[in-house]
Amino acid sequence: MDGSGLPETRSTCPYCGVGCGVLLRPDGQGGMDVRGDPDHPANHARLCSKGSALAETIGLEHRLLAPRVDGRDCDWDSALQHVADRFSDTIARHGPDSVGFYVSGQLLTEDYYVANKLMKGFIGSANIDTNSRLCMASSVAGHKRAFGTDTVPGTYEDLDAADLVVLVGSNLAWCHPVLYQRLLAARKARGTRIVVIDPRRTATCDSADMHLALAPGSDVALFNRLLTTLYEGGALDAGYLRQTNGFDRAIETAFSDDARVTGLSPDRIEAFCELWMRTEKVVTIYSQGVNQSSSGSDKVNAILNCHLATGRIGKPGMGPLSVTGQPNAMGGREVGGLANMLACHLDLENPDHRAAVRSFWDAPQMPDAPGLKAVDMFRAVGDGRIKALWIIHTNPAVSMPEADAVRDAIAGCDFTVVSDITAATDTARLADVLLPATAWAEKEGTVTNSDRTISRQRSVLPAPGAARPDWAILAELGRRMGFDRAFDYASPAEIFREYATLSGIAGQFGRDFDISGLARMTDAAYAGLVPVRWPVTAMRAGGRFFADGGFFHADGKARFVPVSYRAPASKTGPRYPFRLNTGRLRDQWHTMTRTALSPRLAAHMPEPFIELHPEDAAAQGIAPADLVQVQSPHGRAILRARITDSVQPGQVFAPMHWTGETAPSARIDGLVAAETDPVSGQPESKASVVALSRFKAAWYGFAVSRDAMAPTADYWALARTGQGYRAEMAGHTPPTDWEQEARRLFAAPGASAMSILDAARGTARIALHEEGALIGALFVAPRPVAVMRDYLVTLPGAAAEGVLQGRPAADVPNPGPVLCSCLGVGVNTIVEAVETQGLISVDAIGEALGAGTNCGSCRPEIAALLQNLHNPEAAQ
Ligand SMILES: Nc1nc2c(c(=O)[nH]1)N[C@H]1C(S)=C(S)[C@@H](COP(=O)(O)OP(=O)(O)OC[C@H]3O[C@@H](n4cnc5c(=O)[nH]c(N)nc54)[C@H](O)[C@@H]3O)O[C@H]1N2
Ligand SMILES: Nc1nc2c(c(=O)[nH]1)N[C@H]1C(S)=C(S)[C@@H](COP(=O)(O)OP(=O)(O)OC[C@H]3O[C@@H](n4cnc5c(=O)[nH]c(N)nc54)[C@H](O)[C@@H]3O)O[C@H]1N2
Ligand code: SF4
Ligand SMILES: [Mo]
Repeated sequence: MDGSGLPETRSTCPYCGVGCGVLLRPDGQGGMDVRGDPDHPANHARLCSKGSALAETIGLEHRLLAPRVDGRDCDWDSALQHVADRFSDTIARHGPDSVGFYVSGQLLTEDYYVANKLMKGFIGSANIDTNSRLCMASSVAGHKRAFGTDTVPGTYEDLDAADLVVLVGSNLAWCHPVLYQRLLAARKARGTRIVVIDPRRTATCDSADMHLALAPGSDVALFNRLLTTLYEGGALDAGYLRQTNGFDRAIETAFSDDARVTGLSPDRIEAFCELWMRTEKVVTIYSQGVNQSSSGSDKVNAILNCHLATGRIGKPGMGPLSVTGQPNAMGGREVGGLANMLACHLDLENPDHRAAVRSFWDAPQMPDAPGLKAVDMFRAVGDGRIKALWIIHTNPAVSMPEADAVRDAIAGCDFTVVSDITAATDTARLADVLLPATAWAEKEGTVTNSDRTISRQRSVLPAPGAARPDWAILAELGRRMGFDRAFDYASPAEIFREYATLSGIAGQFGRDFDISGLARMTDAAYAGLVPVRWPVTAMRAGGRFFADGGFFHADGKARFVPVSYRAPASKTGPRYPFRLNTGRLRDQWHTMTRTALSPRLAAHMPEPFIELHPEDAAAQGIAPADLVQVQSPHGRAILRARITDSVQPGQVFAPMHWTGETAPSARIDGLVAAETDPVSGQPESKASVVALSRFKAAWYGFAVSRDAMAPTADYWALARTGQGYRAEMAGHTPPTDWEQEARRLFAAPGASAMSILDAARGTARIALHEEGALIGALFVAPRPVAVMRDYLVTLPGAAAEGVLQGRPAADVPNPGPVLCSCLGVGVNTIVEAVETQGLISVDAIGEALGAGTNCGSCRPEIAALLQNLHNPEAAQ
């Protein structure tokens, strides 16, 4: 309860693996108040920009509200019977391995458990894999090799206690913002040093003491050098080494590696190694710059080797910490969502584990070999080995490498089922059967975050239309395929109890994941479950692992893995001279099906782009705001140029978020090669090769509209605004009649038009009004259109006589691009306040304008802006 007297419900943010607690209070009219839960151990009331904007994403207008078979709405009974018949028939004719499930680290644990049980225990195939293969698989493989299980040794509290935090391939400021704010708070309190290891200068680097911009893929060589420094500097923990095996070979291999491949100067390397060696309390955080690599598992083990050698693991303020991406990436690993795992960290290939799970499930059959991993699974879909596919809570036609081939494979599959909350995704558009799932605020279950804390998600909104929870859809399919008893679940609590009981069996096998202490929870206790860190048994609750050894290999010892540098799998050359790095933006979530609904999130970066170094831009004749054509061996894209020295020469960076729905020429995974790590099967999403050239557009356009618009150009990108939509466009051949084109674009054949057309110059400005309100305005030029976008987006819906000027009358203030999305504060507003009020710190700006005071995610950018204003030469 808070001041207003209405009840608030505790739940968990559905985005990143920080796993922040939220307090939700629906207003009963489709709206909702969202604030950070002060009592949740992951965030202590903080939320980032995405969490703060959750209420803007719960509208129903884009939702899938009924099952759909072959494009027609139908009832659940016929849709599910159809799916059950097609799956059963395919299995009867072609065997269990002719079907597959492709699921997601965003499923709740209960959903995931049922999917895994149905495929592995009852269909009898291991062909269930998950988008966690694109995300955490290398960390899982690295943990298993070193520890014997997929265990995260430390906790978030270690960030509060560390003296040095090394961030390897992690843009924590944008991707785990609340954890980053926690780190900055610790730094303020105790002077924690921060080192960032990333080929790119990211927002995370803004508060780092050291940024090592190493060559892409060269992390193993750097950490091998660290290991040899530790050895030579006498920093090994001889006592702890007795808890391990294989140090001699690992150090020998490390000595044979050459750190020069990192491209870093010997001084920088030495400074980093010395700092690490001399600081006992060190936490190494790593993420996709490590995992998404053809040597991802080796990168993980290169890092773990250094922590094991010094015994800096599982103790306060010390240890490796792989931060998970998705809200339940960790839970998915626990339930065995990957094709090579069984539930509760048991191994599919271990006959005793298999027998135990089979008997617990009373399962008719159980596969004895791993199923197809994501990349291979979609190859099998493409060549017809998999004939029936069910995709749940993920958008592989966008997010898989070689995405155009994946899209074609799904389109060509005999039978594809997609469970989603919307039909407007690149994947859902290819489905034979669409099943409407309840969304985040409508469902019940649990998730596990990066530090093993299990939290509840609770429903506060009614299921819209016919939507059903994912676990219920899966269980009903199980029953219809003839497995009535095994899938006779009445509630998520019942599933959770079964799962917790099974974890007790895993505990008897000596596995780490044991939550048997929760197995007898009543429905009421499940309803009231407070965040709890596993393990939860009669003997043990939460805590860290491995401070005194106690590893999960048969001999109880950890293993050093000898690793050597391997270059990224795709090689640059004359044809494809640039290395393409990809990743995330602060205010968008993956394929944007939810975050793009929020105008304030869209305002941060409303258009897809490619970052390239000024030297490369000059050499290719690419100017700021030009469009760039990007070609790889697998596909083609058109993106806006952002010329910046935050990337190194020869390297380019593009965000992963845009799709066929928002910018069809910017589906970045269409360019990415499906090269994988040999151990983990994780694709190398960060090191493809491409060629660049200027996209020679004959015309460029910018449009704002009140209602949805339908751009159809060689290049277009659409985004939400507070007043409707905005779009960038460009093309080779201009339409013959711009006014007609504007009427088509805004679907307003009868609106009254104002226009300024200059055919000789190739410019056109058209505004359409209906009943005195602007419904759309289109600006066209032969060069990138120069108009004040942040002003124009405010106009639709109201009378806007002066709109064709493209900028406000001189006396109207223009806030500029939004920098703080929580409070909607623009760059110009901040610049003006800095200049007129003499503000010199981020805090002072916060006090004056509020900017940066809610979630804090924009504080690095405010700091960069300040530096730029006060010392323009230094900031360039
Ligand atoms: N805003 C936002 N937050 C998110 C998400 C989102 O979509 N949006 N998604 C969530 C998910 S699922 C995930 S997995 C996480 C990912 O979180 P992060 O891993 O932090 O994010 P990325 O941007 O994918 O990549 C991190 C960095 O790796 C660097 N990198 C590339 N190659 C190398 C290399 O060879 N070595 C090193 N050391 N670094 C390299 C890139 O330049 C990039 O800055 O974020 C989660 N949080
Ligand atoms: N180039 C490149 N590619 C990458 C990456 C990269 O760094 N670079 N990162 C990879 C990583 S780490 C990840 S995690 C993936 C993420 O990639 P995806 O998993 O493909 O991306 P999302 O947009 O999160 O897809 C989630 C889907 O689930 C739907 N959905 C939302 N709520 C529900 C629900 O409650 N039930 C159901 N059934 N559906 C729901 C959404 O509408 C959306 O369509 O991308 C990977 N791809
Ligand atoms: S850091 Fe942001 S996106 Fe991640 S869980 Fe917290 S509020 Fe959600
Ligand atoms: Mo991820």
